[in-house]
Amino acid sequence: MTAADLVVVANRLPVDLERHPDGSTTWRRSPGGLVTALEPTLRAREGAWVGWPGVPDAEVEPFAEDGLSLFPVMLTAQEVTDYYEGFSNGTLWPLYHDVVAPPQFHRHWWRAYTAVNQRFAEEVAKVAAQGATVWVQDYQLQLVPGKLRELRPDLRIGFFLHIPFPPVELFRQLPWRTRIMEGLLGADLVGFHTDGGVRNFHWLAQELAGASPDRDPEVLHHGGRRIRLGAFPISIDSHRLDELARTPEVEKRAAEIRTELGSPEKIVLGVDRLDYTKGIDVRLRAFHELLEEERVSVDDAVMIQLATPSRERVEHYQQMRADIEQAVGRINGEFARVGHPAVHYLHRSLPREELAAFFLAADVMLVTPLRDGMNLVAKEYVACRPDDGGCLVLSEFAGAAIELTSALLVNPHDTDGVKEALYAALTMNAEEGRKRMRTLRRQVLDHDVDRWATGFLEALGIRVEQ
Ligand code: ADQ
Repeated sequence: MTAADLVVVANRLPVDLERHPDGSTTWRRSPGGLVTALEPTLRAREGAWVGWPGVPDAEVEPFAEDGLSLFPVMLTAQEVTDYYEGFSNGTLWPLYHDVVAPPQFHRHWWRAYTAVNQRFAEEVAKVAAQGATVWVQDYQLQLVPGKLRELRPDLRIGFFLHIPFPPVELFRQLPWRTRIMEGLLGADLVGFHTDGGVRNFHWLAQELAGASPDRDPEVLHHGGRRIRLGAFPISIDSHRLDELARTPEVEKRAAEIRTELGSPEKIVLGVDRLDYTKGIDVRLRAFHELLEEERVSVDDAVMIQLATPSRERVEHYQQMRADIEQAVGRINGEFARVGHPAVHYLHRSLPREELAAFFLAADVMLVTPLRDGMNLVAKEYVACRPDDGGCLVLSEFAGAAIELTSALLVNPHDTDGVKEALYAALTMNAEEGRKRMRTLRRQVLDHDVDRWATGFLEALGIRVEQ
């Protein structure tokens, strides 16, 4: 395979390797938004993608697929435990999400993180053409820009963080804070979802790594180089979802879902990766209290929580799953009637079409994370409402709240506030609901994921053909 002019580096490849019981292996496309966002640009430029194929100890040769070269990076089972489940998801994830769970600091996790970041950097150094552009993704790979610059000073390097960049005092807890800052400062452009991330980074880079400010608040100087910072709020393929939600199949399925639920007056929906940052407990509590106070009854309102299994080997996740399932059990124990649960809880991932039908059926969408970089679910719900129906209740602590100001914004730490917003959404007058949804839809349809990817790449200095 020839050297590539545009290389995306992410923890995961856009395809997952699957091992079957007979020992054979196949590839399965992973349906993530990042893949959808970047694929057209990458294919058009015969780009490359460097990432882990998703199973430990898999020594897989690089391969090309439809104009896109894929370069698998091997991780041992121990590295999956220490670098991925450990440092990435047991240290960085909670630390960057306002320590809503206590982060754990272990030196052997950090050692694995540096070793794996070094391996990723070396793989990129091999596949990138002279003067190529490299786009590094997310918190698992924060040391890659710095390590890559040492190996290949000719490259143009961008980094995008998909989760919040934490407030100054929280980041300073990290024993390896300076190393992380120096790793990120190896990039030419460091992107965040929000201006808050830019500001936190701008301050910490000076404080911890001795970077110098510029007159432009989105520029820093470090090691004789100029580093640009910027907010690039990610989005979704909104037009595709809008079209999907208009198909007769999805409309029919949405109507069926309502009938299957016993034709309640109102359907309340939550859709998340099962993660403690998503505030699933917050919305269950609000719904529970409305039932207790007899302001809603199971005849008028049914709640559905769809939760994709996630990080099941990480300790905090096991505890949280048990807590949520207990809360669902308690609500149903108190309020369900035979054949009419108050809360329907599905711990599984659903196909796109089915998810679109749930969005179209839901009168109220509850998105209540304690902290979230962006939250794509909120945007997906809006894109799936070509009928201008439905009402979005959205946490102020999701990046999406900056753009989706016509949602009912809530502080997820304030149970009464969430409860009142849920009640307001359930009783909202149809005209006001439609007005809010129309405003939300203009925002989401105008700012799709293609615009996000193009905006980032152009800020990095490469021209993207439309
Ligand atoms: P996530 O934390 O994974 O992403 P989010 O942005 O909400 O959070 O994306 C979740 C995706 O999973 C959505 O596309 C959603 O439709 C899908 N999903 C969830 N439950 C599902 C189910 N039961 N069945 C099928 N699909 C389901 C991280 C950051 C976010 C940031 C994104 C992108 O934490 O803040 O928005 O990256 O940058």
